[in-house]
Amino acid sequence: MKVLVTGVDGYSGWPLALRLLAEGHEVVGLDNFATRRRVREVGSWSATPIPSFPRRLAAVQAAFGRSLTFYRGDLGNYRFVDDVLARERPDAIVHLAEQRSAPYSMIDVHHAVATQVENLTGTLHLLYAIRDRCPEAHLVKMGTMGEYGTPNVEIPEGFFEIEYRGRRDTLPFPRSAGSWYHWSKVFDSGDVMYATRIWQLRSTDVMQGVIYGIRTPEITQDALLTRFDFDETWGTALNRFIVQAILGLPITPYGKGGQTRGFIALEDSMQSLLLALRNPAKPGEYRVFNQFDAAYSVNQLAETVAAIAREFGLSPTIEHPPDPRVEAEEHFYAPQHDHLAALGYRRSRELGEVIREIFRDLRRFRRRLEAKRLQVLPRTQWRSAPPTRSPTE
Ligand code: USQ
Repeated sequence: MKVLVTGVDGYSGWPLALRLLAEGHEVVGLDNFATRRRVREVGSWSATPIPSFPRRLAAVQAAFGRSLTFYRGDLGNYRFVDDVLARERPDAIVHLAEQRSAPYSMIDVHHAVATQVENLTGTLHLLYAIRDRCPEAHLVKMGTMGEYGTPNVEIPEGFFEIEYRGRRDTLPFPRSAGSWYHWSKVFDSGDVMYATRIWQLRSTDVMQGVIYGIRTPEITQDALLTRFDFDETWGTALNRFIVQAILGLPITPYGKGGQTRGFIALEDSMQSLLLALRNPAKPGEYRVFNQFDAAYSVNQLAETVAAIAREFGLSPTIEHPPDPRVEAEEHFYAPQHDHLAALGYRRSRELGEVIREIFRDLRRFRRRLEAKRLQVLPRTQWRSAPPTRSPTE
């Protein structure tokens, strides 16, 4: 299968490309390196050193005896998108090339607008180019569990049956996102669903939970490592908690700490994406996969990280700063996640073992963590904003 991975330089795009190559697929990658620039914009870096892209490609060639075809460019440029799809005509496209940080989107008006304009424009450009250049291609679009928010009822996989004033229908489950970033994914979902219907495309919208971990079996040397972000803007809560424990900073579940999310290990996220690719949607089919293994509250994450940190001889503390976000700090959370299991998905990694693996890996990069210690503290506020500044292009 020939697979185009947009956002191939990113946290999950890179290990996905390696997995696809390992399984014998032809891989085409595309990236504009926005994540590298934007992590620099907030004064941080990945804990794992990330080589330049040419060096990454050379490492792939050395490890696999072949490499991927790479295009540097921006999904905001329609001619570029159209050219790549016309030339490559992939069998499938995994679309990961979006601004992925909720705090980044909340910095100010410019970051909110950049997030929504880029994410929506890139997806629309891809949809049109698929229609015109490779309408048979299967689009696997990275969405987020955060599209649903935290309603006080069970969350189905995309659609639900509803009876209202005596009539019944199957409709998209209402979305209630918690940042401009998460709303961009909601709007994307609507666009992918609509394009699939009018042009008979094939699409899978992945409602991805929080991914954790740095390792997949293909990452056999440092030159093949993927990113590990830990600063306030780009690091997820779990990454930040581990780094806080290592640096002797308090672990920071915000507010009451009952915020509960779905989680999946990087390795299992790769397994899920491969399953979706091997079992494509039919022409005209828009399907939704809720992609996570287990739900944990941030308090549970903090306690798990603290217990494992003690195994490593550290003395972690837990503090509860006021929540900088506007979100429920205690809530019901019960999303369904059966579609991938029906295709044969089985969880392969447990949270604790992956956290231990991360602690072991990060010991080697401790100096890189120390150098960005100040970037770990929360700054972005959902309610009030500092003066505005331009986002990095
Ligand atoms: N949180 C803390 N303490 C911290 C940092 C975060 O309690 O130091 C809390 C947040 O307030 C939130 C929860 O942890 O309630 C999750 O935040 P996060 O930063 O780990 O993740 P989030 O902003 O939801 O975004 C991440 C990825 C995003 C993906 C999403 C999946 O950055 O790309 O779409 O997870 S999901 O959470 O299911 O929406």
